[in-house]
Amino acid sequence: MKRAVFFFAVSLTFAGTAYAENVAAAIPIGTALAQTSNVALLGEEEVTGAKIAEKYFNAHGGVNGTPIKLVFQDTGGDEAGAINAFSNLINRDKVVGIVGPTLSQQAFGADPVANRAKVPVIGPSNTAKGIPQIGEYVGRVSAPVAIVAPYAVKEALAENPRIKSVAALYAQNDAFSTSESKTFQETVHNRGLKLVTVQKFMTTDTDFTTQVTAVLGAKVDLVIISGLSADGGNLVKQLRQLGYKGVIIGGNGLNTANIFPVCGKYCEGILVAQAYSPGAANPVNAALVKEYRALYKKDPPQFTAQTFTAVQVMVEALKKVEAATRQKIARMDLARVRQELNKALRTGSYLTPLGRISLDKEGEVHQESFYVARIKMDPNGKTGKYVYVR
Ligand code: 1QQ
Repeated sequence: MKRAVFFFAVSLTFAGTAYAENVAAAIPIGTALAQTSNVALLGEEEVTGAKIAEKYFNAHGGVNGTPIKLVFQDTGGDEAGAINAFSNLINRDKVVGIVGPTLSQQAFGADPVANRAKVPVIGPSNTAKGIPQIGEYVGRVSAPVAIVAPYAVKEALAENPRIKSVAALYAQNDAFSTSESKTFQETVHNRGLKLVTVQKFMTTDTDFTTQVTAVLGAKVDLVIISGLSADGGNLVKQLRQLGYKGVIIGGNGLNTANIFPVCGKYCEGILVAQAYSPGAANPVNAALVKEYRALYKKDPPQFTAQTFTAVQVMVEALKKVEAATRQKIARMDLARVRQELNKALRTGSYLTPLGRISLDKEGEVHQESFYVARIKMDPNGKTGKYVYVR
């Protein structure tokens, strides 16, 4: 009996010391992003942003001299994968906070898990309505669809004042797509345009004949698509192949060069609103652009910049925790670190690649500038880029 107690006490102390030593060596921040499945078309750019941020902030002293260590967990493309990734990060990897997941659809499943465990979450790309309201430990750096999406409509109308009739299409099995389409449809209405048809599809669909036939029959001047990358890209391609000649607005799910192999030359001209511009003039954005260009010979995309930003706010908030408590993170109890981190995330502002941003008490992001880009494909019809038009 005595011996058992003794061993128990020793192993507890040992575990405690090992944990503190681990954290003293590097503070673990979890990233739960889609590294596999079709959603990796979006998640891949996020992983890149996280890795660049880890390197950058560690080169700049980490958290008051202690480096951070990102612990990557692949969520795949669905809610179950995200829940699993979150649970591993929280219970096994003992992270102080989580950057992720990729989709709003996944966030509605996984964020409550973190919220119950009192682990702060920063969504890098969750743009659906209602994300910060999931719970007090949930925030985001990705501006919501209600703010971003209308910029694309505004630009389309500025360029084509004769647009009168519109078709809206959305993936009905995806929370972001449904939420974004609602904003688009309201914007169309508010602008005095006629919404002639609303068509639904699934993110798993590959054949869009039914929807395209309805759009062509409706004779619209503008098509607005809210879906993810593979479905959205295929929908664009089939619209063009079957003869649609009008303007196309793509939502946030089409905001990646990973759709170029899907729609090829038919990606040409798609307008997409942006919560990031590589041209944003501040030192941290300049550093991101420089590093990204060195790696990929082009400018960083929005999802890369947003995920870099999510890691940045975690790092800056961890510094604030040490300042406020006058203790090193490694000396503090993990539950306390998570709680203090959540508070710190919601105070002050951050100068980031997205410009100056802040998170309010509810965890909602406030950002100053938004943009619109148009896809310009190269003559080979395979490669291309997003050209900023506004
Ligand atoms: C969301 C989105 C996705 C398109 C981002 C990857 O905005 O799910 O909220």
